[in-house]
Amino acid sequence: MNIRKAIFVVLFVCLYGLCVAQPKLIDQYATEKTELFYHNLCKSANEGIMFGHQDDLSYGIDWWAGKGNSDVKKVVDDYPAIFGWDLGGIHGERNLDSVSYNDMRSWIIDVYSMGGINTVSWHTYHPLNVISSWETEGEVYDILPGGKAHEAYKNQLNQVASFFESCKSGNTYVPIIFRPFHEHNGDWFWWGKGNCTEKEYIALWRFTIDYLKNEKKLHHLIYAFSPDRSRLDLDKGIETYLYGYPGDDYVDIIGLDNYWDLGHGANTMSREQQKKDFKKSIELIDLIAKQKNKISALTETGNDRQSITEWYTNSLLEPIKNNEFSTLSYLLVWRNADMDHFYVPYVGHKNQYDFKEFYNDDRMFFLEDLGNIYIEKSGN
Ligand code: BMA
Repeated sequence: MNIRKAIFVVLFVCLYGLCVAQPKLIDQYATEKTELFYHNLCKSANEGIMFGHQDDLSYGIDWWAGKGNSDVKKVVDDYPAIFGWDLGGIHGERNLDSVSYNDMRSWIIDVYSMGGINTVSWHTYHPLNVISSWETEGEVYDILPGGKAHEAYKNQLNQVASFFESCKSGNTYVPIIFRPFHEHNGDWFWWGKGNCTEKEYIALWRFTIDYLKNEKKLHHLIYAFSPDRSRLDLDKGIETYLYGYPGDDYVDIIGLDNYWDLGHGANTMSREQQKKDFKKSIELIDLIAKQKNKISALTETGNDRQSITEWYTNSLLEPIKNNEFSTLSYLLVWRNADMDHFYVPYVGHKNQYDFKEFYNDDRMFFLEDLGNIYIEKSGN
């Protein structure tokens, strides 16, 4: 081969590598299953958007626990593709919404066996007051290395780590998307803007991830970062999103919690304007994810009590439906606590058929569409 041809071949290979480079997990020791899962997650983002529901198997309208129960299943005869859980109150036997950790663990393993995906958020209680994540008296600097409650925070992390460690199916650790310290650009949690500095928040995030990965040697976790849309200035774009961003080596999923543009009671914009803003917010996380060679997700959304008619097809799906080649991998609606607080329409609710139409849309993936995300698929 002559020298010019050799240079051409090398350049071609490098460029090709750059163009099709697969996103890489931040954990270089991630288990094989976790790598495979992430690979398939990235691939499926090009094909459609997975639907998720918080606490789907734990309770719903007029029922509590029970094997196989699900409000989503009742309406569309299929399960969500993504199942959300929360570790708030990890020191106790039940979480902040009364879900027992023993049940949660077995549901997480069931979800894995069904080929579904688990994502875990953490409404962390500050270790000095152990009241709730909304108790903003707790200081972040107290729990950082050198702080007076650092050991107490490590104890809490040990409990989180033991829970994750116990999420095993046979010998396989169940891959889990972990989403700690969410909505940090809002001021309602003790780790939020105004309650700690940006530097402290970043230090907290980094310490937490390093501790789970390097000290506790957990290698089946994928990390999602999720600011809240209501505190983003969409005209400033990337810059506002990156407030508190701990760095590309500390985040796998570029997430966003957006209730704001989907009919939030305090948003005074017209519904049409909100739909435009919603689209823009999704384009923003898509752009950031592309720049960083990661995937994006609408980590929380919803319309409480489903008060808006045709919310699923009109408010949620329509603005994001034609977003082809998007990195948006999933969206997750919040929990069905009771008749006064729910996000998935129950049987008999006015939006039940709208939810079914949403389910039938080609862009939306529920459990049956997934096949099994933990099994090798052909192609890139
Ligand atoms: C909030 C509400 C609360 C709940 C918390 C954690 O949005 O649903 O009732 O305790 O999330 O799930």
